[in-house]
Amino acid sequence: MLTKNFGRNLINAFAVTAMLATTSAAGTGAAMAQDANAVVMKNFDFAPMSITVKVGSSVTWKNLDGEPHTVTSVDGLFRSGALDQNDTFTFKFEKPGTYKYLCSIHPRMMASVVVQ
Ligand SMILES: [Cu+2]
Repeated sequence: MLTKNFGRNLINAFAVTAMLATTSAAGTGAAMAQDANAVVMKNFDFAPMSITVKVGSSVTWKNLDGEPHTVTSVDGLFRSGALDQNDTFTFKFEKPGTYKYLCSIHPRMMASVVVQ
């Protein structure tokens, strides 16, 4: 009897652990999605053109175009250099504000990061 209950408790504990693991995996997924604040360069545009992130978050840009693009802060805070297709650039924003940037090769490509 004791063994049986123990076994059942063990199963319950396992179920709870599995549930917690699932929950925490989902939480991690959400956190990762938040960490992976992603902007793509596609068809000579940044998408999204404005992204809002929390202070301390990183934004990662990825160039999907066959042409090189850059991520160049208007105020000089960050500068990626030329990114070829599928290259990425990540920058961490430590202070709140609105950060405008462009592609220095195609200055028509303008976008911004809002940090709050
Ligand atoms: Cu460009």
